[in-house]
Formats: sequence, structure tokens, C-alpha cells
Amino acid sequence: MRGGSHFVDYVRVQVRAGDGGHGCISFAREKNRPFAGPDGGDGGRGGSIILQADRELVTLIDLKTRPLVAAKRGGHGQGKDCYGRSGEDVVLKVPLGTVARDPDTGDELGDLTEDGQRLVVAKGGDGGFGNAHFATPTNKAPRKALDGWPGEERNLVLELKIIADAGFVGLPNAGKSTLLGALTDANPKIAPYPFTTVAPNLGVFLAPESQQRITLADIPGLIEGAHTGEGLGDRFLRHIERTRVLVHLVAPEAGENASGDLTMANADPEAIHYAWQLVREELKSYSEALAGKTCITCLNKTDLIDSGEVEAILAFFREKEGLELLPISAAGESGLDTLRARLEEIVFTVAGEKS
Ligand SMILES: Nc1nc2c(ncn2[C@@H]2O[C@H](COP(=O)(O)OP(=O)(O)OP(=O)(O)O)[C@@H](O)[C@H]2O)c(=O)[nH]1
Ligand SMILES: [Mg+2]
Repeated sequence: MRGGSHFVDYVRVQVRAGDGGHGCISFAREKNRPFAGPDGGDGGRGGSIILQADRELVTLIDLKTRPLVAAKRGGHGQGKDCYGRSGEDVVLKVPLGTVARDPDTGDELGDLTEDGQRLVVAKGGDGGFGNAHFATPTNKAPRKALDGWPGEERNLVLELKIIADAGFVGLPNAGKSTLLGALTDANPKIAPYPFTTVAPNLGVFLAPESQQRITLADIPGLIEGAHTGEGLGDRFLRHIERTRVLVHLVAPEAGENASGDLTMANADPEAIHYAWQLVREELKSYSEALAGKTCITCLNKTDLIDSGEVEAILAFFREKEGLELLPISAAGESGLDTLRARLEEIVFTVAGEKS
């Protein structure tokens, strides 16, 4: 599953449901019974516009190219008690985490958080009654039928806030996408330069114990000043606001230096700590709630340094922050089983608030 350059997390569309078909005025004619009674059928229901959450999707791009979505009207009723056929519903697939709003009233229409969940955003009009409906003991030949009801029509704003269990944060080049690729079925773009990832990538793995799905979201890297728009800014952080846990990657490599060049692999605990703080500050400037989430901090790229250097970095964080880093190598696939188990523990043991 990839967002790629076609990632769209906001669209405006107009939706128009189908009108109901009209009821019919008709009287049965049989050979020996000239007045066999009214037999005008009801009109059919107009098609509705329905959103349906699909966990395979990560973007609203498909809707970007459809500014107006309309469903067909219902058929008119006919004689011999024939009902008009219903207009077909139009089902629009959207990614999990899509929130639908009516921009004209400001109302939130719904939040699609579960795979397969449906939301009617424009209801098709009901069909009108045919005259068969109006027969009474005193009026056996009603000449009355109703028109169908109009279908709903509205403007719609769809906004995506991805639903994932865990979100990756870190400086560009820390190895977030490499880690996503190593842990899950995803195949994100990986490269030795910053801002390789320009849109969220999702990946899924099965929890080792419970075999339940755990969804991970890899987002573009953060740099100092992301909250003021530096780099790719911090707008992608909204896609990890709903996660249960963050995975913050630090690595013996600080990303860019002041002049924009890549710095060399650097195992200096202070430099790594500085990079860590920088990302923490950006999280806090974005939202205290996000910064306050449970976080697994991983020291990645341990294959580039020796075990003494790894120990020195772990000791530094332990002393300075009271934080126990989890040493891993995303590329060398070490420490990943521990990380999977920690993720499972956090995602499935804090009951009741998984959304
Ligand atoms: N040696 C080593 N290299 C790694 C490891 N993890 C990632 N890399 C390399 O680090 C570089 C950056 O990796 P990415 O996964 O693209 O980093 P990212 O954090 O997603 O970067 P952005 O998308 O730019 O934010 C690539 O050249 C990777 O091959 C690791 O565990 N060990
Ligand atoms: Mg990346």
C-alpha cells in the first residue's frame, strides 16, 4: 500500500442522489370485470450515494477527478401493480479514517474507521405511491398517485486522518521507510537522501502472539522548524494523531548539516540526543497530545557502529532522559522481533481506546 505522489487527503465533491420514480394511475382491465380496481404501482427509490471504508486505500485521489457524483433516479410505477425499479446506489470507496462533513452547515456526517463501514451521504428519494395505494371502501377507483420524492443533494468535504496503530517519526534518513518495509508487507521508496518519503505509507503485519493485524504509518521526516513549514512541514503529523503508539527512530547519522549536506555516520551520543530532542520539540509544537503518546524510541542502524558505541548511546539516554532505547537495525533486520512484540503489547493491552 503506497501513498506516493498521488496522496490526497482533502477533497470537495458534490453528491446528488437519484429522485424517486412517480407513482402510476392505472386500472385493471379484465375480460369479464371492467372495473377490477386500481393497479398503479409505486415509483422506485432513487439511488443513494454511499461512502464505504476500504482498508486497502490510502488516498482520496479517486474522488479528486469526480467533482460531481450522481446516482440514477428510480423508475416510474406501472400498471398491473408493477413497481418502478430502484435506481442503483453509487458506492464510493474511501480510505479508513475518512471524515465526511457538509461544508454548508458545518455538520460532521460521519467518520469511517472500520473496514467495510458505510455511510449514506445523500439519500435517494422514495418512490411515489401508485393509485393502488389509495383505494378505500368508499373510493374504489382513486385517480390519485404521488410523484417521487427528490433525492438529497449536498456539497461534501472529505478529510483523511489515517487510522493506524503505530506511527513512525524521526529525522529524514533515520530509516523509517526501511523499517516499514522490514516489518510489514509494504514496499516504500527508500533512498540515502532526506525527504524520500513525501506522503504517508501504510503497512500491515500480523502480531506474533495474537495474529491480529497491526497497521503502521510511515510519514515524511521532520526537521527543525517543521512546525513553521520547514522541509515538508508538519502537516503529515495529523495522520498519526489517531495512533496508539509512536515509534521514534534515531540513528547514528544526523541528516543534514546547516549547509544542507548530509553528515557522515556519527555515533556521538550527544549528536544523537540533540537530533532526538529536535524531533521531540517538533512533536510538542504540533500538539501536546501527540507528544504525550506512548513512544518506543529505537536506535536504528546499529550495524554501522560497534557494540561499545551502541552501549554508550543507550547509557547517555538512560542517564539524561531516563529513557531505554531499543537498539535495532532495520536494514540488517536485527531487534525487529522485540519491536514487533513491544508493539503488540502496547496496541492490544491498553483496552478500550483503540480507534
Ligand atoms: N546501514 C543501515 N542503513 C540503513 C538502515 N536503515 C535505513 N538505512 C539507510 O538509510 C537511508 C535512509 O533510509 P529511509 O528508510 O529512506 O529513511 P527515512 O527515515 O524513511 O527517510 P525520509 O523518507 O527521507 O524521511 C537509506 O539509504 C537506507 O538504506 C539500517 O538499519 N542500517
Ligand atoms: Mg522515508
